[in-house]
Amino acid sequence: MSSASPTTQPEVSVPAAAAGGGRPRVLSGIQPTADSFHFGNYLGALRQWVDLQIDYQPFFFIADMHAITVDYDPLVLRERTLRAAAQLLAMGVDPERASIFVQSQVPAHAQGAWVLQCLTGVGEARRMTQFKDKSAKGGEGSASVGLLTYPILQAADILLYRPYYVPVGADQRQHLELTRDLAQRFNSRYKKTFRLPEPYILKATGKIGDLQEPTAKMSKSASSPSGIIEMLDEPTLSAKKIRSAVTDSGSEIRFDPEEKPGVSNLLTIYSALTQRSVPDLEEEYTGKGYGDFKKDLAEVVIDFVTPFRDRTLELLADQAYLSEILRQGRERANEVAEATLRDVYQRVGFVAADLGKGPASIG
Ligand code: AQP
Repeated sequence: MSSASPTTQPEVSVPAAAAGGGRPRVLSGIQPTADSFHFGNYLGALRQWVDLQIDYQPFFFIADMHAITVDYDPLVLRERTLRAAAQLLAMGVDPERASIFVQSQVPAHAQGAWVLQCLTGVGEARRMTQFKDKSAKGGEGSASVGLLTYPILQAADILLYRPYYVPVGADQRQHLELTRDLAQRFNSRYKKTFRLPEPYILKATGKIGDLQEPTAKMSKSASSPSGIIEMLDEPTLSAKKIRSAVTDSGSEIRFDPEEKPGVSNLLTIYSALTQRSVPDLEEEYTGKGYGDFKKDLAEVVIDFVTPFRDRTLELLADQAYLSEILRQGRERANEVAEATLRDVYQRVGFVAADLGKGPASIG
């Protein structure tokens, strides 16, 4: 990895990628459940996707199968899937280095998930906090079984690629633990098949707070419109949201998540977008008020989102190009995922459909 600045410091120590040979793999996904990615997605996870593609071999997918675990509109889902692809390219994911694909186009994910579901306890699945939170609204009885088993599908999404790292936000930590547990369980029950992947979560930006309720995470389903910065919003609207973000009592611009969660969240965003350290920003704003601070951050946000938005809209106008990128990504993903699935099927005792195409090593 290139040298880590304070805002790009991961929780795990990341060795330099192996010299020679193939680049070690990384994998992550994002759900196409909104018209736009938001700042939490970007600073928490997606920016690291772009950084990691330099030294690692990335597989990045648009998690459309996860998106149907809650209420949705099929026409909107299709549109959002393409918007997600355009946004990934616009933020700098390089299709020459990274495979970008749509989850439902790689059948091994669902097939691998079934095997892992058979290794997961119902109680284990029900303990996932995201399931508890998302099913709490309508009651567990009316939540879909898909919402319950989605972390197991996510485990298959990951394990099939045998990645070293999974760049995600802190809210995914529990799902990554389940993934590692399932990998370990499969490996010890059958034979070593899966690599145990490490979550790649940044200390500084692993949880970006809601602008109006900074102790809660910025979230597309839970945040109010004024609490969330959408990457594709009109830049002037994003600037307005920053200017009206909740700040704390007192007037000092100081990083203190306990006492000053609002200001600390804004300092985190400011630092991440400018690569300036938080102490440096604190010093610059000594003696100045919240108004000056938020006005400057609003400008930083405008400068950041304007070219991103323009590029995304340009890419969306070229659907043939987007389809071609997704086709190439799908081919590369299918190749890797099918090879792992063949190993999995052989180890659990399924008879290979094409006996000539069995795994290279049968132990
Ligand atoms: N506030 C956040 N701070 C840091 N990282 C975040 N992520 C999401 N919100 C924050 C990370 O973004 C990646 C993609 O997320 P996703 O859309 O696939 O799923 P999510 O985590 O469910 O995102 P939301 O906005 O929070 O959606 P809802 O409201 O539906 O739950 C993931 O790596 C995630 O950690």
